[in-house]
This record gives sequence, C-alpha cells and structure tokens, in this order.
Amino acid sequence: MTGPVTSNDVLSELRAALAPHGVFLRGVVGFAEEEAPVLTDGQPAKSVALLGNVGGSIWPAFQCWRDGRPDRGGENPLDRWSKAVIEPVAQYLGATAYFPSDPPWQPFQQWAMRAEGLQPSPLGILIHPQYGLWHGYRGALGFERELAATIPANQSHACDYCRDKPCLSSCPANAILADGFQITPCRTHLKTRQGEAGCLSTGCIARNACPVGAEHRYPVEQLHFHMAALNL
Ligand code: B12
Ligand code: SF4
Ligand code: SF4
Repeated sequence: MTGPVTSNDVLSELRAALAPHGVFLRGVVGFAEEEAPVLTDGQPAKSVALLGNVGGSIWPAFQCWRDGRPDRGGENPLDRWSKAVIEPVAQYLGATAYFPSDPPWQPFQQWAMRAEGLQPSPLGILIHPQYGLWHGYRGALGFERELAATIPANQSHACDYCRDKPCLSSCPANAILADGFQITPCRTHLKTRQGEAGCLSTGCIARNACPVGAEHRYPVEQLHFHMAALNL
C-alpha cells in the first residue's frame, strides 16, 4: 500500500481477513478519553471495531477448526477459536484485541447499541432489524487512531411493534418477564428432564419463538452447543 493508511484501508483489510471465517465488521465506535477502553500499551483507545457473527455465519469455519484438533478445541472452544482467528489480525493491524468472555468484561452490548443502533429485547439479547436475536459478538479491536465511527440509521425497535410478544409467553420457566431475564428459574429448568429435552437440545424456546429474522436462526447443532455451554 502506498501513501497514508486511511480508516477505509484498515477496515477493508479487517473485513477481508475475517470474512472467510464468517466473522463480520459490525460497526465502529469512537471514544472520548474518559470512557475509552485501555490499549495494551496503557493508552486509551480512540476507536473500537466490533466483530461478530450474523446468523450461523461462523459455524462452518468453527466446526472445520474443531474437526482438525484431537481435543476438539478443549475447554471453551468457541472462545479459543475466536482468539485464533482475531488475534493475528489484531497483531497485523497494530490493534488491541478484546474478547466478550474475558474479564474485565468490556461493555460489548453498549458498544453495539452505539455502533449499530440496536436495543435490548426482553431476553437481554440485542435485537437486530434483519437478524433478530440471531447474532453475537466474537471480539473487538481497539485502535489508537480514530477510525470513521459508524452512524446507525434511525432504526425502529422490533419489540415495540411486536403485538403478541411470544418470547414472554413461551418460556416454560417464566424466566422472561417484561422487565427482563431472570437467571435462576431458567437455570433450574435446564436441569430438569423437560429442560434437557427442550431448551437444552433445541435451543432457548423463548429465543426460538421470536418471529424477527427467523430465517437466520442458528443451525440446531449451534443452538445445542450454546445451550450446553450455559448449562454448567
Ligand atoms: C455475564 C453474561 C451473561 C450472564 C448474564 C448475567 C447478567 N445478569 O448480566 C448469563 C450467563 C446468564 C448470560 C446468558 C446469555 N447470554 Co450473555 N453475556 C454475558 C457477558 C459475558 C457479560 C455481560 C456484562 O456484564 N457485560 C459488562 C457490561 C458493563 O457490559 P454492557 O454492554 O453494559 O452489558 C449489558 C449486559 O450486561 C446487559 N444484560 C443485563 N442482564 C442481562 C442478561 C442477559 C441474559 C443478557 C444476554 C444481557 C444482559 O445489560 C447491560 C447494559 O447494556 C456478555 C459479554 C460482554 N462482555 O458484555 C455476554 C452477552 C451479553 N451474552 C450474550 C448471549 C447471546 C447470551 C445467551 C443468549 C447465550 C446463549 N445461550 O446462546 C444467554 C441468554 C439466554 C439464556 N437463556 O440464558 C451475547 C449477547 C449478544 C446480543 N445479540 O446482544 C453477549 C454480548 C456475548 C456475545 N459473545 O455476543 N450472559
Ligand atoms: S418476540 Fe417480539 S418482543 Fe420478544 S424479542 Fe421478538 S420482537 Fe421482541
Ligand atoms: S433457555 Fe428455556 S428456560 Fe431459559 S429462558 Fe430460554 S426458554 Fe426459558
């Protein structure tokens, strides 16, 4: 590349490097110094590029990576795979990588609300106008330079227009209330035989009941994988 490296160059390289793994650039957040996450050199980040899956986009690449290892990726394989895919790109671009499951937890959902204009559903998961509840975050890259922040379109919030709200009525444990998700009844239910045959094998029934972006629902094996990871 000749001439100064622009924000567009960095984001294009990022897109090209991650797309084969089914990981997409979801948006970019710019920070004032006092709210910024810290880079590996101790300086505040000026911007963060948010990376994630849309629908089951990561599943084929993740499965292929797992199939190639004798330990199938060991403990927390999805977190290990995310690091294997994202860390080399961070290094190449001189960025700091953050991962959603690594403490201290970075505010991934707040970043997504700013970068993509999303809002939370009653399940606690942010709902996307196209992908519904079927998307997630695999990492983020912090930069010491300013990248052009994405300005979300003025998106309407799907839950405001959802008359029947099937997510509230379908949970067998009544864990989804209008004012939020209750962990204890959900966890208790998952340990029962009914929970094992239902949510644990085919995915959270309340999440599956949402009509928005239903065509992007994760494949059954992925639903099963995420539920098994929760039920520890
Ligand atoms: C701890 C945690 C949980 C806890 C919730 C405990 C709690 N009451 O906070 C538990 C284990 C219950 C949980 C469950 C799930 N989680 Co969770 N979780 C997280 C984690 C690692 C940290 C949350 C946090 O405190 N962040 C720090 C604060 C400062 O950041 P924040 O942006 O301000 O956090 C917001 C959330 O805490 C949110 N919130 C509050 N209560 C709850 C409860 C739930 C269930 C969720 C999802 C969010 C949520 O409100 C905050 C304000 O915006 C995040 C990753 C991350 N780093 O954020 C994922 C995350 C929020 N989880 C996520 C998901 C997908 C789930 C599950 C659906 C997993 C699954 N089975 O597929 C389930 C929910 C359904 C269910 N039946 O359990 C996604 C959400 C993606 C999205 N589209 O919004 C995230 C971002 C992880 C990721 N890799 O993408 N989760
Ligand atoms: S079922 Fe309706 S209220 Fe529930 S998450 Fe989906 S759109 Fe929102
Ligand atoms: S996993 Fe099952 S019990 Fe838990 S919130 Fe979803 S539907 Fe309810």
